[in-house]
Amino acid sequence: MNPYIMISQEVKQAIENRGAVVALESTIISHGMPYPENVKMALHVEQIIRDHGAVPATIAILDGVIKVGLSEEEIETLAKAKNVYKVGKRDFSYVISKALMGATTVSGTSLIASKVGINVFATGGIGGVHRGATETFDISRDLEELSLVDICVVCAGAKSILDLGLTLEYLETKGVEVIGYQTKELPAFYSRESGFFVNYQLDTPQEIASLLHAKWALGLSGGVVVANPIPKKYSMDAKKINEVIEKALEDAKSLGIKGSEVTPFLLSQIKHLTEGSSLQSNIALVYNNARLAAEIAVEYAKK
Ligand code: PSU
Ligand code: MN
Repeated sequence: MNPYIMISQEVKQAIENRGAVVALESTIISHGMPYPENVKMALHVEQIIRDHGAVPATIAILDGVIKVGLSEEEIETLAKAKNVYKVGKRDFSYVISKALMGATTVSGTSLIASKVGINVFATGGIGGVHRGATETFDISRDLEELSLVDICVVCAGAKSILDLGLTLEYLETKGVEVIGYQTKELPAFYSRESGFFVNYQLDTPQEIASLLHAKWALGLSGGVVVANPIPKKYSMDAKKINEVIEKALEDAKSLGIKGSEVTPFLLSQIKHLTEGSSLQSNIALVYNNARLAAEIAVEYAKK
């Protein structure tokens, strides 16, 4: 189809048969979690998706080729590799032309998934409008890409490293639906509460699939964010985690961390400051999102 994109046999077949497929990002593997937890997480996420009747398609760039559907070996290679680029729209052409390794962000993954005909995507958290964006202009490409491509992203909301209020405003401007799964409150990744509210609550994968059909059949192109709260058992105390986040933000500022390094820096700093307990929550919410995304993909494929 496209010489720069290689789709695995299994994923290709599922797409051709209009089966249920769930895209998975790779920045969460290479820049979001340490080794070896990242490999374990990535492989188990794929298993959860299979157990719920869908085909997983992890997306990354290996030696300059965009791969849709990675083998276990390829996931292992990516998870261990150093010098992996964090890839959104502006980075593809460079990484490909130089035959480098690249991990796709939510924006990069959405872009490729929608190009090859995958409409459901599971991740941990999406990027958004950073705190202080009125000064720094730091607004994740994720929000722009979600406004452009037909993709349903299942996430646990967004971390309060971001300005959640401004993130919701930006999504509204861009016409991206934000659906709360069994909740009216926007979840804040580590915790179920943020103090911000979504526009619509839906309670079943069937309802979400119907919404996707209605949106795209009408030609209302663009993405949908499904915000799925972290399971209660793993939910962290909002006040505590926010103190940690404040500290991490201060550290970023004093070290002069800028641009695409901000998010990975904050993630690793939060993990460090919570002595790893945030990592357990992070992994648990990704599994929870994988299950819901698979259920949505299965329902979506029925029509
Ligand atoms: N938020 C998380 N974990 C992550 C990311 C965001 O809780 O791993 C990653 C995702 O790949 C997301 C990217 O697309 O960071 C956003 O980076 P930036 O803020 O630089 O746009
Ligand atoms: Mn940014």
